Amino acid sequence: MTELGEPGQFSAYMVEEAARVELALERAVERLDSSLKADVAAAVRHGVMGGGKRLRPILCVSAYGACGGSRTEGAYDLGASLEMIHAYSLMHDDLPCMDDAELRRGRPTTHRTHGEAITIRAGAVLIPAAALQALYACRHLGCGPEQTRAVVQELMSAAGAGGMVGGQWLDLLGEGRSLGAAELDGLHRRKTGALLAASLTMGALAAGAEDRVAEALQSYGRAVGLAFQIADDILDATESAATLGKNPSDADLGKSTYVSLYGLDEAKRRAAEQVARALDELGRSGVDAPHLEALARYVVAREK
Ligand code: GRG
Repeated sequence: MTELGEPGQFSAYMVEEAARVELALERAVERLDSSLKADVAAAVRHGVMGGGKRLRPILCVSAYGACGGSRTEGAYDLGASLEMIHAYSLMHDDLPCMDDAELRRGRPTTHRTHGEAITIRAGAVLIPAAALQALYACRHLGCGPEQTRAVVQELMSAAGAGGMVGGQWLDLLGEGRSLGAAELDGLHRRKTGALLAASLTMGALAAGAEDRVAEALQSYGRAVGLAFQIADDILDATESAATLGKNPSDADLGKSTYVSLYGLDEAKRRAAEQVARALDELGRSGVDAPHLEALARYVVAREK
């Protein structure tokens, strides 16, 4: 594993970690393949193996490592369960009945290449598969029954009505309306923040961290989640579809964003404020985690 300290070392860390996540996802998709018809399996592959920053698994493994876990294959398998939920959410988010997107991660969206009906099935298959993936990873990491229950519950709660699905619902209801600060925060805490925060909590729980540490890392995750979303809105408003590899933009969809609410400068200030909050929480956790420190800075410095 690359240590931090020199310029470029964090980028090397991200590249190495993403490569190990990629291997874990390949293992997960291979396990699924045999139970799926070829057309659905191909759509799953398109959605899951289609690149992306792999931020959620990297956060999960980094938290696991920071809490004393060793970065074995099982740790990346656990991270892969989060990415499977994330992948399904993007496949469904891009559908004509939601954002009707044509481009994602620089490629045509899954329904554009595999059709709408197959994409709905492929996305749906990934939800229980992700829960089973987390169970499988916990077994390989030697987690006890109570730890395993807590990890899987964390993943499914973050993905559910009180988390990502609920946030997406609010997002769809908000199209074409100007949302206030409380509505926008509430929407994004669920839609994006819940899964990002769960990435940290799952890593901490699987490593057997004390409650106090797991709670501080979850608060770090919440602040990182909000910083990530504000940065996402800033990128959406300032970068082209070609650079971001996705369209349509939030403005095309009539969505309220942190930039439409506060303007660019104030949005940047708020993103930086959340990073500072995340670093405070990290300090409070008491774990020595240079990677998590660098990841908090990365979510707002990233270019896509
Ligand atoms: C039926 C209401 C209903 C919901 C189904 C579709 C869905 C569930 C949820 C969508 C949630 C969603 C689209 C969240 C977006 C989160 C987000 C900011 C994605 C971009 O994440 P990155 O930048 O993407 O990490 P990469 O490509 O790097 O993986």
